[in-house]
Amino acid sequence: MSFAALYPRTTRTRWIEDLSGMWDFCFDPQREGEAAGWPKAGLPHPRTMPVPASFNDVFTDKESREYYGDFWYARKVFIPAAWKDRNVDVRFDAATHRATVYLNGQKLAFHEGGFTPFVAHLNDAVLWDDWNYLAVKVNNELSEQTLPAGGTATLHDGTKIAAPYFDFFNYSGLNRTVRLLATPQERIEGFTVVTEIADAADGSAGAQIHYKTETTGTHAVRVTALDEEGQEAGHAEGAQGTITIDHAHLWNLHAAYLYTFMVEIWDGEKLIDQWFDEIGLRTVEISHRSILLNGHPIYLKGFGRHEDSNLHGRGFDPVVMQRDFELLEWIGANSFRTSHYPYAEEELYEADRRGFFVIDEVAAVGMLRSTKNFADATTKAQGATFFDDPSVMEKMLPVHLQALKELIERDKNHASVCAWSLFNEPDFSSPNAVPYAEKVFEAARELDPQKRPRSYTNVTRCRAGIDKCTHLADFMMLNRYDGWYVSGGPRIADARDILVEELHTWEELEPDKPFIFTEYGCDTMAGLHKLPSVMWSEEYQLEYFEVQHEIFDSFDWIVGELPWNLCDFQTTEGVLRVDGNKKGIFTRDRQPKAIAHLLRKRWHTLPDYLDDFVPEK
Ligand code: GCB
Repeated sequence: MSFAALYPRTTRTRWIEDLSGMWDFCFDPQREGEAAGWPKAGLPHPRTMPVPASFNDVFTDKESREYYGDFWYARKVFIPAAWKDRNVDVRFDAATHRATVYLNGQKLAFHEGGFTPFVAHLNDAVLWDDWNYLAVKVNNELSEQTLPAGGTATLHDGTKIAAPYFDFFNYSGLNRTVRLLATPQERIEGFTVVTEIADAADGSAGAQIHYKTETTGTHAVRVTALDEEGQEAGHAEGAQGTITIDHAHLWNLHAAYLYTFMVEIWDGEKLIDQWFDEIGLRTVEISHRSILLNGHPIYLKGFGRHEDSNLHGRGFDPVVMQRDFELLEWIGANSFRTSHYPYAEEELYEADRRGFFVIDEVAAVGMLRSTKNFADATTKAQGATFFDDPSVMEKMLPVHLQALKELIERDKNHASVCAWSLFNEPDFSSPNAVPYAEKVFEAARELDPQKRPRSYTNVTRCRAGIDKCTHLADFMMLNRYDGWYVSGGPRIADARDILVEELHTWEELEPDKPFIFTEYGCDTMAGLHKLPSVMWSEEYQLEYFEVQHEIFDSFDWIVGELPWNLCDFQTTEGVLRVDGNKKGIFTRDRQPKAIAHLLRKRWHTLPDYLDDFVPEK
């Protein structure tokens, strides 16, 4: 367990200072910052840069936007003497892709992975009641030992640029909130809940919440569950225990109910530490061909998304987040996948509040030996594949396991997180992929106290019969572009046959698993109209989706459809991309294409629960 995984909360014993705002910023192409003493002496000729944000789209010149290598953020922070007998930490919700943290010139922490939080413990380097110089060296380079995976291209003049193996722009920087935290010496560092539901005699749901806390001391722990009115619903004493709630409000799709779990350490009458979280009570499991939420079979309607917006890049923006949730509700969605990396924690709290099912994805994307995986992904595997290289098992696996551990530790209590996606489109065509995948699947089972269903998205080049790892998945997720990358335009009728034939093969190969489509879609330029349709027109997008949906509706073991993508988004430049990927149902500025209205009609008709269950709101 790590303290970093606990979402920061101000309570009677904890204080937070949000460090969002303008920081000093500079590039370090020669990697000279440390040797030149920047962490203490200050950045040379810094410009100012907003945090949180990706630095890339703030600039007007290409060189800066594409910058690849080391870069620095720094600012002064005042740390009061009143905090002297406390733990003082700085928490980065994310630094993409790796960061080294210094205070007053002293190196305090290093973190690898651009989408999970980490802390640097500051006490040893603090100047109390004074201004302290906080400097962070960030690096955004990609390799086959990083997640996401990629490579580096070198231009004739020696400039290095990113060569991602994935289809989204390599937005970098302090993409999420940074906070200064003051917490007690003896403190809560971990909290886990697992819910069991049993029907009470009167037909209402009773819940048993098995919890476990981790603290740094030995004083008594008390956990209290408060309902939405703030009334106590149950409590227990001890570092671990069970809280029973007799008439529990369960968490359901579009009918969320959250209990506040107040965790406290007491020394007699004296409160030592206090932290809380808002948690929904629900169960999720796979049974034969169904995904069951609180025992009811559900149908997923939603999207693969990206954290991506104009100017902010991948920087967290609560306005964009709220607009996306409004769009999701308007269109009748009940779910999304955090393609292709863990999203900001605020997104999960909002999904908890609004009752959305989230398939939470680790940043294991680009596990195809290719520089354009999204395009090459459609052609059959040839030659040595990603997992045939022994260095992948040796060097990538530990990175993958660490990223997964941080993801599950951070997100394990969210009611909205109902499944884990352990890879996006890995090349599982070789038997050499199996031992690697086994390790990742086993780790997820072990790390997750709630034992949520696990899966990965299967890529077109590993169609039914080619993929060697399907036996590991608790349910199947398919990414298919038949009618776009395969048999597009006038050949769309063939695309239908190709997909239907494949689904019949799956039916035989995996007769006991539910399937969902986690990607399907076609690039569409908003405002391009053609009669008859041509690829890229809004009419073609309508026809494409009609074909897909007709197919989905003819297989009752397909229990979810998550088109690609909620919105248009930015990618690396290339001949297949027009200022980014245009498969959005909405534009990048969050306005509907014609297809959004068709989906809205369909999804408001399709039920969330396949057994006609209607949850109490
Ligand atoms: C995929 C990838 C996704 C791409 C998408 C596309 O298979 O998972 O990252 O953006 O295809 O549009 O090509």
